[in-house]
Amino acid sequence: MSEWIFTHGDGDGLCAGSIALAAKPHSTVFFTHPVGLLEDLEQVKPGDSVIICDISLSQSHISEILERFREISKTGNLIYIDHHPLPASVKKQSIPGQVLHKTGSSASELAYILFHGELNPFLSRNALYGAIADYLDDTPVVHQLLKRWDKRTIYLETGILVQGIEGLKRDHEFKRHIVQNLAKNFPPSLDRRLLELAIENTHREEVVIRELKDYIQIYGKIAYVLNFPFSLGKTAIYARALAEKVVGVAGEERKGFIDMSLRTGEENVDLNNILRDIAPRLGGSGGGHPAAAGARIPKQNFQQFIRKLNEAL
Ligand SMILES: [Mn+2]
Repeated sequence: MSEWIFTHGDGDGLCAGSIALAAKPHSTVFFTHPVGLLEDLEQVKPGDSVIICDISLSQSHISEILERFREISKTGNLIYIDHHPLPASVKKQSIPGQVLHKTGSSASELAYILFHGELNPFLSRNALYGAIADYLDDTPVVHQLLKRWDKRTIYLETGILVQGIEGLKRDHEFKRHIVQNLAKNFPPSLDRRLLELAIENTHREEVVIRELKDYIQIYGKIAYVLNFPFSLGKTAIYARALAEKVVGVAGEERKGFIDMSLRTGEENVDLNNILRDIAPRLGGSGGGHPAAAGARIPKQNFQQFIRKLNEAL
């Protein structure tokens, strides 16, 4: 019987994974993402225990994923911890296994709520790092946990983690090492390599902030940037902010598609809802959180996508 932790490779995913690993120290940590989850779960054998953190349930594979969850929880144990909006057709109660799902809280906070009874109380800071990493630090639980720490140190450590893993994408070995250190209650700043990467990436970001202006294109309420060689999420944030628009979009061309990140600063805009509606109609897919989302659209439909997005705003 094996124990597995399937988690996301971003800051929240690493922290949620570290909390799960601290509670289940014999687990194998495996990084996945919504589209890869179904295939990655093939490694799970009957009787294995599985914890899944911070992986949104993808609309396109939803029935197979739920079927796989059912199989796993029949012979073993399945815990699903997530905070992405569920596909419209899925009710929380209909997901097999033990489910902790809540939008508005990070996966790290939810993992901490589930496991904190078995953990060193110091690991509450891992929940804070993850929450801040996902911009979900304005919750009652986070406010409560922050009182046990000096928030200035917590935000510095989160910055080191988030900036350090920027651009690491598929360096799963290093990310696994980070998760293990976090689970052992080592803060991010203790890891020299992570610290140096964080400084390097932050300097790079400073250069981008100064240069991005010349690459921004405007359509209505949208500021967009294509094929700018930097983090899509950050590029979307700065494009929106520098152009003072409602939504920032940063995209890169890959295999005939534009993969993009979208960000808004407006609380009454729900990018997840808008993208789930318009992306499939243009032959693509999209979704995420209300203020931070992603989409993949066939290249030839990109301009039409920008028009439809602007209409929806
Ligand atoms: Mn998350």
